[in-house]
Amino acid sequence: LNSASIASELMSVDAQPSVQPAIFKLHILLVDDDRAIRLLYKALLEKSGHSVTTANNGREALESVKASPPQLIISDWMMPEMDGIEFCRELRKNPDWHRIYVFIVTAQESTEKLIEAFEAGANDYLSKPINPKVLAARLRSAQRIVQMQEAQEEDRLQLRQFADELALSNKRLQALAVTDALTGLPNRRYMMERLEQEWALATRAGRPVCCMMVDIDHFKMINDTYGHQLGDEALKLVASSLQQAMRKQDVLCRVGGEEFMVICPDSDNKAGFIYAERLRQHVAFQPVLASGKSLRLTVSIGLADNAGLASPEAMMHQADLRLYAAKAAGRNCTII
Ligand code: GH3
Ligand code: MG
Ligand code: MG
Ligand code: MG
Repeated sequence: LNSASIASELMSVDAQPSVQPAIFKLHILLVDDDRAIRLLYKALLEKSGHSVTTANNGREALESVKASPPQLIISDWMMPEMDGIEFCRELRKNPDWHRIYVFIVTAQESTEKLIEAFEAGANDYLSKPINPKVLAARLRSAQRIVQMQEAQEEDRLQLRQFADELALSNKRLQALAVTDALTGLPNRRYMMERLEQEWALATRAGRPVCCMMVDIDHFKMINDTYGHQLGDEALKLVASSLQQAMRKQDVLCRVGGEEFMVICPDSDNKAGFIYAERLRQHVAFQPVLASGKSLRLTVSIGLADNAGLASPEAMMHQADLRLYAAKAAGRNCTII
């Protein structure tokens, strides 16, 4: 290609109305060390509606890909600094660029040369000088592949996003399943599981474990006097009051209407009693402020440890019996 023939090619490019406008515009990187060729093919490709970036050689092309990866590359073979084959090899080293469609432009069509180009990672080749019609036809074929790959990639991304959302909502559901909606405390289901676990740990290690049943006194009266809504509010406040007084190692759960359980690993009745009394007094001495009303609420506590018992259920049952005993003894007290 001399400059005269390039000029006439350019003019004919301008004269021809683009027969088949590109439906799917490509971002193309055009790599050639010959400025005239770059100009010519840039004009041709832009006329078909593609956007074109150019580079002088393989090294410049790599920089250009780094800055803004194209969908398709048309690269000359013979170039100073880094030739088309080396450029191709470098490009394919980055997995992010595996899907870029690469044409190698070559004057040498020996079988070995073509095989070398494909092995370096080229998708197709164009013979020099490039025939504009052949280029257009090959581009359409490349477009179909690029378009398909991009649609696939989008599907994959959507699927991935969907899976992530599913995992997240699954996690939320699992958390919800063991959380009490009103107080945000772990619920009865969680308590049963946790009690089994702590029992097993304690048994294996030959350590004590105790549990407390905590029940608000005369709570029905709060509902009857102020209504259920204020009752709910008061219940939440008692829950957070209990939580404030909790030790780190212990677990507070809401197990029923106005009933809570505290699991205390590594504590027997003696240690548990001191702690239960602290909890009871914390609630009794701190008035609950619900809807502007200052309420004095108290709790009764039944306490049992694992000494001499066969199962966590037996321990819970014993704590329950002692809670009733605490109610019978006048409430606002702890029974072991
Ligand atoms: P005591 O335990 O001292 O024997 O008397 P109590 O009045 O607390 O006991 P009882 O078991 O007779 O009644 C518990 C009441 O707690 C019944 C119900 O009105 C109330 N309650 C239970 N769960 C909730 C709740 O989620 N919200 C509200 N507002 N009230 C609740
Ligand atoms: Mg060259
Ligand atoms: Mg009660
Ligand atoms: Mg009750």
